[in-house]
Amino acid sequence: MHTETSQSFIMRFTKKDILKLEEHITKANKITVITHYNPDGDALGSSVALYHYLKTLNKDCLCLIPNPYPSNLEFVLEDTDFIIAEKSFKNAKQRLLQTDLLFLVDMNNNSRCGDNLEKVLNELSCTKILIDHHLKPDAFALNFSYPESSATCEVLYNILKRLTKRKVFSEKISKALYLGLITDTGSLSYSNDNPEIYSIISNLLKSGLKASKLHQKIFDTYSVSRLRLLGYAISHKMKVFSKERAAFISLSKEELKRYNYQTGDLEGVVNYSLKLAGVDFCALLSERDDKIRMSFRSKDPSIDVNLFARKFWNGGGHVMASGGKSYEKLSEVERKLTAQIKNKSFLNND
Ligand SMILES: [Mn+2]
Repeated sequence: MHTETSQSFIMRFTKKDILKLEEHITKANKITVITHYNPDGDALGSSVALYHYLKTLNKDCLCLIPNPYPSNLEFVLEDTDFIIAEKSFKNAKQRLLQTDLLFLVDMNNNSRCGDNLEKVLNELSCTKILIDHHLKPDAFALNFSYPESSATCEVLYNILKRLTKRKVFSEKISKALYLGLITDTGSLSYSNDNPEIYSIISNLLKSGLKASKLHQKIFDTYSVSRLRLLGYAISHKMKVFSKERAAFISLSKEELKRYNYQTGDLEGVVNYSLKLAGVDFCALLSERDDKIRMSFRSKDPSIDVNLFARKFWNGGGHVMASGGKSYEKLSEVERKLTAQIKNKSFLNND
């Protein structure tokens, strides 16, 4: 069937950009790959895939991860040199100061890797190259920024294809790219309209990776307390605003503690409210040591949660998935968000 508004989107790089990229890599000895705070599957997947590619060129390469990652994603870091900056900031800083070439993956500006690293990055004079799919990136020496793409791993796949003139990569690289693609699309349930991503997945499987095993490793790894926290959040903490077609879940520090909260336990919880037939906009609030973390989701591109997060909640991200933060009390954040839902601020039609 032919439609004029096809979702198909083919990523094109200019020959010049690829040549420049090659030149920067060839010139560099110490290469560091950095990604965003609270790294997810796409952040770790794109970091690790790029790391293994650079290793094939015999580069001194290291991944810099701002803070601890969810334990179910541990497997992807096997055979990878990395530093968790929050655990050894001195080493992280020293590495950055020695770096010739810095790749920023799955993040659109320096502030996304947290306050401490941001300060170091801002003063760093080495070449910086961005590979990302978030809206409104800052400008770097080279920007491979494609907000239309489903994952940074999709952008990276296409870059590696151009650099290597191959479509099938090693199992290590393929596993890492698979992780990013499958997590950023909710197992191909959203951001999944582009036929290109299915051909990429097909090529990743040709490396020999076992998709079903990998999928289990990524998704079927809940602890009892994590699953009970999800149950509690939905049964006791989900507020539904039928008239406004919105919902949100809010969890206090005390509640997270009660369910033995571990990093990553809230991953994906925000999406459950969107399963409701009459809900197009939803949010998740969670109280942390120093702030309230917020996630926003929408079912329809006409509800732009990137804009909403930017305008009201100190954040941003994608049109249908974004995040924000507040330094006010949880009850105050709940009150404000409720008011915004009641006056439909999330429709961005003012
Ligand atoms: Mn991503």
